[in-house]
Amino acid sequence: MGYRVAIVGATGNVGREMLAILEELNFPVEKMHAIASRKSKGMEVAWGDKTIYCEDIERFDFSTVDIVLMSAGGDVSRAWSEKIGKLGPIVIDNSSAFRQDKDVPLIVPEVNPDAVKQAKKKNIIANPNCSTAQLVVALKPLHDAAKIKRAVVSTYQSVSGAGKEGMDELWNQTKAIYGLGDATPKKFPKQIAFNVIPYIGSFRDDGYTDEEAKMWEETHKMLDPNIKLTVTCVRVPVFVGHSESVTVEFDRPIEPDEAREILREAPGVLVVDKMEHDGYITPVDAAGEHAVFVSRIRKDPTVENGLSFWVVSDNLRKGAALNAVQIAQLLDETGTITPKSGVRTVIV
Ligand code: 2RA
Repeated sequence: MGYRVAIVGATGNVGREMLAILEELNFPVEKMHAIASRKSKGMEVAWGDKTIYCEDIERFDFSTVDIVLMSAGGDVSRAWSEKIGKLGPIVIDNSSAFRQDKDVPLIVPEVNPDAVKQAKKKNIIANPNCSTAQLVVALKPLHDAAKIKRAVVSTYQSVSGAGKEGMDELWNQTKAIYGLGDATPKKFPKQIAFNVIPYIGSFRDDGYTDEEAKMWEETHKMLDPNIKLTVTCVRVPVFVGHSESVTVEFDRPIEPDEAREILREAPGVLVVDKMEHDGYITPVDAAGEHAVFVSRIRKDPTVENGLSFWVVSDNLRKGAALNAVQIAQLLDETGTITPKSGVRTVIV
């Protein structure tokens, strides 16, 4: 027995990971519903050792469930999340639609778990953008030890951040470049195979992209509005795993060894940092893992109190599905919600 859960967008990259992680973490689920748009109605997804069929979002009675995990893009969230919240369940929304709404908490459980107290305002909790989630998990323990004044971040974001179509485009273009088909860019604005693209999302008037702005806006909301952050987001030909080069200026000196110690104790972080080839993490190593990996911690001698490091995580897991499931765990652990069935038993 446990919670009644619905996953909207269950057939997507993140939706499938949500199903897998709920099971891996033994989240107490009494009944699981896979919800999709009319076009995916009837499609199958795996839930444990069972197959469940997608139900039509237009016909589903959301008042019968406790938790709704939304991962079907901003348009679906804008059309549905507030309506669903008013029917009673808590919506954990993976889109950017509500992240800056003052009545919607934006949560990374390792960073600002207390924000869960705001969950009932609209019955919506926002899940951050993938590149912000892994960044703040690494920044938070350092910021607690020595205030971060400014950070410079460059991202190396995998194609799975752009959904299944992004992954298909990298795969098909890679084959096409060797003469096996059409290499014309469709999902990405330029060729992604054997290339990198310094553009994710859409251009803003100030020359940044909205993906870049999300990183400072979300860091300000969850961690500290006083941190100055400048960001360049880049798409790279990697299937899963976002990487980030991060340079931070603190308000006091902090040695690489002290930073390593702090990060080793920090929830959700794994430090892999030795000057040898097993001593740093790449996205291929991080794919399928739950941790935020930190490597290559070193002094930045060009500024006062500067450190540079490398942060890698599975963007579909900590960047999306895992964080959403951890928010569901936080709702349960804090008693913010209790199952409609009134019974909460973890099946192990
Ligand atoms: C991307 N950050 O990687 C986006 C997904 N949320 O495209």
